[in-house]
Amino acid sequence: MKLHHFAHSSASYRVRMVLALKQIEISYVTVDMPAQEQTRLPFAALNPQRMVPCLELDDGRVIPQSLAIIDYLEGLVPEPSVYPADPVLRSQALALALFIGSETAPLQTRLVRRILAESFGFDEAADQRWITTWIRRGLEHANAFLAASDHAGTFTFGETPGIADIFIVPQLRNAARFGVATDDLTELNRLDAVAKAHPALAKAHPDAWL
Ligand SMILES: N[C@@H](CCC(=O)N[C@@H](CS)C(=O)NCC(=O)O)C(=O)O
Repeated sequence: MKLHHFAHSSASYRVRMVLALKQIEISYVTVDMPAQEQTRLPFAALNPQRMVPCLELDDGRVIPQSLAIIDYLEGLVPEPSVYPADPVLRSQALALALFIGSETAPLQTRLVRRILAESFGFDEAADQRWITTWIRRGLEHANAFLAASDHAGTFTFGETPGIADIFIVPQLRNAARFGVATDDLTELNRLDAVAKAHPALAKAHPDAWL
């Protein structure tokens, strides 16, 4: 198996975390996003959506979309599971992942920001306001949801990193990168501290892939 990814891509970071947690050894192929490699052949033929991450199986079939790739990896190597055993907690953890994966991260892609700059006249200041607005909003919602739910454990829904953590951690890194204040988001700050100390999560961190 090969993971087509990019170090700074938060969706790639999610998949790298799951590979590290499940100790799955595969090959990694860097897609140079600043050079727009994702928009050109051969990558564009592999994933018509022109986005990383994309998992290429040994038989040539491909799985795009981080959540779909994680779901495949969960089936392949069920332990440690990224899902809580309790059905309600499992769905809540997934909902939290979607707060980030569906409502927050998509607004920050290079593609969206490029279109805002080229077609809507966004300059650097507007770009910064745009990105910080959406990061802050997504993290605030995640923090409030966690504060109100009866989750427990070192990580959001247990003693080991799970699907919610896997989506939140890269978004916290983006917050730091783009100067978004998160001091008041106590649930998330607690998670950030334990995530930084976790060896498998550290192995997947963008800095380890530059
Ligand atoms: N929903 C997708 C999002 C993937 C995504 O947004 N990938 C970004 C990098 S983090 C990308 O490839 N963007 C292409 C571009 O901006 O041109 C997933 O979870 O895999």
